[in-house]
Amino acid sequence: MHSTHRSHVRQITAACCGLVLFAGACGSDGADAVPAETAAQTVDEMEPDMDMDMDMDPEMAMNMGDPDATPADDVDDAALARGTFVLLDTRPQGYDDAAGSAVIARSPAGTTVTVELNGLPPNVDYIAHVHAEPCAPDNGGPHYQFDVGGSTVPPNEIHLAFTSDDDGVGFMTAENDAIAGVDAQALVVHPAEFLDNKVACVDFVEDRAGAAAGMIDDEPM
Ligand SMILES: [Cu+2]
Repeated sequence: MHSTHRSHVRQITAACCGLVLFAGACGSDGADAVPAETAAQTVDEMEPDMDMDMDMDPEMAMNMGDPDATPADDVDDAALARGTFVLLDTRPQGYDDAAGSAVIARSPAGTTVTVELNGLPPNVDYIAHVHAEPCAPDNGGPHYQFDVGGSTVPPNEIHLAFTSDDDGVGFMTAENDAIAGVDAQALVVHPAEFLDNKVACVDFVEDRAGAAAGMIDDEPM
C-alpha cells in the first residue's frame, strides 16, 4: 500500500536535482564557441560536482521528508500514535473530499512521522507540520519544537513537504534523530503557497496509552 503511494508521489528532491542539471546544461549550451566534444566532456566533469551536491543535500531533504524512508508504523520498537484527518474550516475550496491519516513513531532511533492523504487537488505542493496543541479548539496551535523558542525549521521542528500526484494522493515520511515530547500532539497540512489556509488536522492518539512517555523517559541524555 505504501509503495503504491510512493510511486505516485513526486519526489521533490528529484525535481530539484533535475532543475540543477537543467541549469547546468543551459550554461554549457550557452558557450556556443565550445566544440561539441569539449561540451560533452564538460558535462561529464560536472557529474562529480553534482554527486557532491547530492551528498550534501540529503540531510536537508531528509528534514522535509523522504518518501522512501521507513513509514512510521513500520519503525522497530516504536511507541506509535496515529489518527485520521479532520477537515478544518480554514481549508480552501476544493478540499471537501480530502481524507487520510498520519502516524508518529517514537523509538530509540528518534521520531518518524508519516502522512497519507487522498482526495487532494492534483499536483499541489503541501507542507505538514507537527503541532503542539490538539486540533480543537485552535487548529493545532503552534508548531511543535524540540527546543521551544528555538529555530523554526527542522530539525527543531518536524516538517513534511510533498506534492499530490495526478490522482490527488499525497504521501511523505519525515525522520528526526530526537524523540518528540508528549506535546507533539497533532499534525496539520497546509497548502505550501497558502500556509494560513490549514486544510486538515490529525490528533495523535496512542496505540498503547503511556508508551510515548515511557519512550521519552528512556531516551539517553
Ligand atoms: Cu502547521
